[in-house]
Amino acid sequence: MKPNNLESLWMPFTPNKSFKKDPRIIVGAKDMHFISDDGREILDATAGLWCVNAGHGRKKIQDAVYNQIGELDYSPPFQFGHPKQFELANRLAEMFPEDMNHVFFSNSGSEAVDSALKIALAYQRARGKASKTRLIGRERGYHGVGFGGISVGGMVKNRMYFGSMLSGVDHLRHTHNPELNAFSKGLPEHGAELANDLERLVQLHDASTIAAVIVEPIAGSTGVLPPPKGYLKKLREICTKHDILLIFDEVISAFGRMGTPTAAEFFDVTPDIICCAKALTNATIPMGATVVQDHIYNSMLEHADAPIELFHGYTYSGHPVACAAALASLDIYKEEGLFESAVESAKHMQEAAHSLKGTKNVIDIRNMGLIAAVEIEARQGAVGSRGFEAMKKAWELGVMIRANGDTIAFSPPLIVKNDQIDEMFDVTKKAIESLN
Ligand code: PXG
Repeated sequence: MKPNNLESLWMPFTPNKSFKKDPRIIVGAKDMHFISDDGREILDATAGLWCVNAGHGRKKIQDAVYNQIGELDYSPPFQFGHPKQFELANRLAEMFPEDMNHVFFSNSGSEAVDSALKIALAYQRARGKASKTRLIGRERGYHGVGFGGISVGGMVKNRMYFGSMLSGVDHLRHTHNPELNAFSKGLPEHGAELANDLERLVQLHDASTIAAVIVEPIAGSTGVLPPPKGYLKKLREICTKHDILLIFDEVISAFGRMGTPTAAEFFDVTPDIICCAKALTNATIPMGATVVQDHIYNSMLEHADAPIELFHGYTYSGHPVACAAALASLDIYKEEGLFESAVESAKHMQEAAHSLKGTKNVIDIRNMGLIAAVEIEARQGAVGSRGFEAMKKAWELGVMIRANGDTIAFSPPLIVKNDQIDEMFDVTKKAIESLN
């Protein structure tokens, strides 16, 4: 099973040199576990990368994919349609907030974001507001790795190596405030007023130049930052007041992570556009989707200056095999009541996560829905080194955790059992305690 040469592959978001000296190779997966090349079962505390919400190796998805390849392996998405992409769009329209009834397919979260940003700009132009071209993101935001996504994103390393990116972008302040909010259980109390930062940007740029604001309802990659109570509602109000579109990047939060189909529903805040991907297909086949409110789609169709209303799309938009995987995944979520079980497991996970308070070097614990984070203090001059070592130690001890810098993130499949949650945090505690 061991590959004999690791040299040719350039691994993404990975320190290639150190990985290849001491590789972690995964050769199989079933339900809550990965199998490593030395035959160990590794508990998956991260649903892969926040995406395998129904657990690994699901037969129903396997069959759907297999059958789809036999029936229709591919059909061109431009000028032709196939039944499953319409069916999936309808299913998503049913699941997503009222008035969000139109779906544009892509192949990843990054593409779902780029599609959302392009739709926002084209929509403003189509309805005669062509001066609305500015895009507003937020510090510490993660919106994938396309040039659009890194431009509105707010993670320094993802931006600093890549030139000047898109012009006409600005950023809201992030909402992280450990002085006031450390060790909050669930949503932090302090910081709703940070949504007013959008008013500052409106004063600086004028609303007539701003097309859209994009935020993650809960920031994941930057180290799990749940929004302060009331923040998202306030942001929605300010966007509405200034005729600015609000985009929720729900690439990690959609499909049950909050116990609801979308975080928008959880927070009772309806954005104009939602980006999703990952758990849409249980990560079996890559797929992204950008779901828009009726007013956007209708306006584009009504005001288009060419028969093709949106000059955008991918060879694999609405790929039949991805659609089959998505439909099977949505069936599993529903039939097994996985969003509901996430609500129950989230209660146990909150307590298990916060039981690590007082562990050596732990400076904050955050949680919301079936997401938790344990932040350890960074070593002087070596930010991220403790997080990285904790991840490696946990792997040795049989649990896959994710280190975002020095924050350890937990986002298990929604099928997780309470004793597995306990194991995740017991092992993490041991891993943290083993570090100097
Ligand atoms: N938006 C958000 C909010 C994401 O979390 C993307 C867009 C991009 O999706 P694609 O499919 O293009 O990767 C993401 C991806 C982590 C981690 O460690 C998170 C992601 C990717 C890799 C690592 O938290 N999220």
